[in-house]
Amino acid sequence: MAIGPAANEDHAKDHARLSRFDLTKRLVARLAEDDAVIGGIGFNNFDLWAAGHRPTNFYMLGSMGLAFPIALGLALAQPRRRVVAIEGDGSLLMELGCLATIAERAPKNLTLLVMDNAAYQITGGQRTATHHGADLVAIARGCGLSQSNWAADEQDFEQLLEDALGADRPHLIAAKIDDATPHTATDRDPAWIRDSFMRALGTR
Ligand SMILES: Cc1ncc(C[n+]2csc(CCOP(=O)(O)OP(=O)(O)O)c2C)c(N)n1
Repeated sequence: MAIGPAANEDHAKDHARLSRFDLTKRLVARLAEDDAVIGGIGFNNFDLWAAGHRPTNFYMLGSMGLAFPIALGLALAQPRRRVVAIEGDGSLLMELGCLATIAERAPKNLTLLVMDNAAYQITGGQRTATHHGADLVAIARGCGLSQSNWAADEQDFEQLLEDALGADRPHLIAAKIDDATPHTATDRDPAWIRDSFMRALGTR
């Protein structure tokens, strides 16, 4: 189904609105036990939790835009570990500079996923700039992340993911997603999230 308000049609046309939970499950199904996943604030970390908690998952609570910077730090600190970060469009828009930093440092082991629902959904669905035409893939490419692509559908997402997880440079995959709400919420215990993640990484 074609989507998007007029201003957004250039990059959104021909893109289905995908399910964040479905894409998250597809991601988790492809992961090795040691792969780390950083969920950003917003509904993406609820879906990451609902897809089945893994010790090497970290769930950002409270601060927007930190999934990619945290993932960059981990990817640089543990270069043999694959690191995936998931962020919402609203949060990424608040921290766009990290894309240029990631392009500059270019860790081989980092994959970035953007779940673009054109809204700050978790706080009530206020529209973000992507609703009005901001194209996060074009922005990422402009920052130097040449391997940045929109996933046109589920099969495209799977292919892009396979390419990204086997690549030797950071890839960004963005998907236009629907407005489904998660079925469950992440357990909101930041100290436990931090401690169990650090233990799984071997740093505590
Ligand atoms: C600096 C700051 N401003 C506002 C908030 C409140 N807030 C928390 S999550 C969120 C929206 C996140 O939007 P997005 O990343 O697109 O994820 P979605 O909710 O759509 O899944 C907002 C506005 C915050 N935590 N920090």
